[in-house]
Amino acid sequence: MQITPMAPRCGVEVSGIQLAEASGDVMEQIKQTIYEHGVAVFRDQELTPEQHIAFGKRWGGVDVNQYFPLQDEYPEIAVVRKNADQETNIGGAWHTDHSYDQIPAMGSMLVARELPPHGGDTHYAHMGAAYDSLTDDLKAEIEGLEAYHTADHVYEEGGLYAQTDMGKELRGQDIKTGAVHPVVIRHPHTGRKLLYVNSGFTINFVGQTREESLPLLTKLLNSAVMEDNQCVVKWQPGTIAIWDNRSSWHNAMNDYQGHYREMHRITFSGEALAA
Ligand SMILES: O=C(O)CCC(=O)C(=O)O
Ligand SMILES: [Fe+2]
Repeated sequence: MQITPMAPRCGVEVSGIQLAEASGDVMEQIKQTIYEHGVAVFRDQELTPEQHIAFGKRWGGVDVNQYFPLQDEYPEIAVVRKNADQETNIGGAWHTDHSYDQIPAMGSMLVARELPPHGGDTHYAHMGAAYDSLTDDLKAEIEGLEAYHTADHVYEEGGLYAQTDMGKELRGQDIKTGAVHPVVIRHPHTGRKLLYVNSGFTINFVGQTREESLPLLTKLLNSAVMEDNQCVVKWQPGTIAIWDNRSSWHNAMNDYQGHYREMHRITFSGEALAA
């Protein structure tokens, strides 16, 4: 297995393995790599839906997304799809998956199934690098703070997606979510300090209103996605990306209007987060 950095602070390309066959020590090595670098890309993979699900179970368990359409025959697989005549895409803003759960998904595994002829890259940012790059004053200001996360404003009736042409594709408009996490968490396996607020689901700091929270929250969000903390996944047929939802954020580019794109996602079960 060869590991090549994608960018100085974020992401690696892993070659020399087929994920369908990965288990035991190889699986452990893949996990450590992703915990550390935030996202790993695997090219030229052959993976059936059954193997996709089996990989998730070998990893340690599958969390089913409550909102995305599911694959008819394989309800563990969420379909991240944009039709040629659709304007809105899924995940088209900086976020981390499932931070609105009290035990958020550890990571996600996205398999390219049908790609547009150009565009449709996914950008990632490393949240360890994001924390490290904060000024000492900002680090002191967020020490000990907690934040409230929810997905209700995104998925509820009349919510952000309902106002777009993606709305009718989604499920779970009645589901209520809410979780409190430290603003700075320690990675459960590497111990690295990570910034854990995101623009998709973080609403306010505990003890402050949304309005009171916004200046600091905005400062953190802007600083986190500095170019230097980022890397880009350019998808090809056979590409799979696996990311750690604690150590990275992602943002799916919506720049392929008029073309179809379909990706299959499995979300790995996670663990409680702590400062
Ligand atoms: O379509 C993509 O590249 C990523 C979409 C997304 O946010 C996700 O699958 O979690
Ligand atoms: Fe996402």
